[in-house]
Amino acid sequence: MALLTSEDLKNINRQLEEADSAVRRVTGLDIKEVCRALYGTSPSCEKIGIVPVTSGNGIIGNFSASLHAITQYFGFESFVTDMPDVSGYYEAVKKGAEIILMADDHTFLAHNLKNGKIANNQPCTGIIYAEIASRHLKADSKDVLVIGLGKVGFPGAAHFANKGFNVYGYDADKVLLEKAVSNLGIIPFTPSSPRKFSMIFEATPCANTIPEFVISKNCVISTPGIPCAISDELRKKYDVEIVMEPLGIGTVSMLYSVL
Ligand code: NAI
Ligand code: 0TF
Repeated sequence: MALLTSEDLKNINRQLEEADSAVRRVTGLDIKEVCRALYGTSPSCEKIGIVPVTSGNGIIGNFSASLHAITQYFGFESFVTDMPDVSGYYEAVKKGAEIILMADDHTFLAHNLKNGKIANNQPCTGIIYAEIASRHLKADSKDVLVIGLGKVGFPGAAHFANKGFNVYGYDADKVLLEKAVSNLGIIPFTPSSPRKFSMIFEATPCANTIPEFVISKNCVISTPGIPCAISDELRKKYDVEIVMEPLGIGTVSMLYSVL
């Protein structure tokens, strides 16, 4: 898994505010309203315990603090435990946490201790970013391009397919592309038959993955992928609306999915 850095999480509140404004421009709803529509749930004063985890590559500077800021931004009551790991989990439960948020290098989970529901960040991120793109108010058709069909991209592509979109997909890994074609019925996208899209969903860990010939004027690129999938130059040239944020949108999707 590509790991976040503390640099990615700098000014998380400003990043969230900008993402919320972009989501409003694209969909007419803010991020919370998109979550409510997607999962049919609403918070009711759940208390969230955030547990730092030291295993593997260890604590990421700003990670727990960012989760604290994100949960507060979306109106949840939350706290970060003083202790990490198992001791932190114990502390969180003892202090009344109803939902636990914690991540090691492989899994970032939200576990609702009251109803038993558990969520994984990767599918929840794919689904919410796909949902946002699917609500593009100025979409010119039901065609969507998905670039990157891994642990975030595949559930995103599945979400578009379930909503009845015509999903064109591409992954540099042919095995993953084949899997998405056979399991989801997506159309393999080939640069040899170029076309433009008003909705693009990107979930890769690479820069410049979106070729210019697929970008239409005023298109939406909904992308959890870090770093950004297109250059500033292309973004300006085509007046692209980008929804991109490193942690908060995926986290709030996890939280609404376990309410
Ligand atoms: P993954 O490794 O499971 O999938 C990435 C896929 O991108 C792979 O299948 C790979 O073959 C494909 N790929 C790489 N370069 C490509 C290219 N040039 N063109 C087409 N496909 C290409 O990774 P995962 O977990 O799906 O994460 C994807 C990205 O999303 C990472 O950058 C990760 O850090 C980020 N992420 C962001 C979150 C957020 O909240 N913003 C949450 C979770 C992940
Ligand atoms: O960096 C990641 C994921 C996060 C997905 C959300 N964008 N790409 N996971 C590692 C998190 C490790 C956290 C660390 N153990 C801590 O500080 O608790």
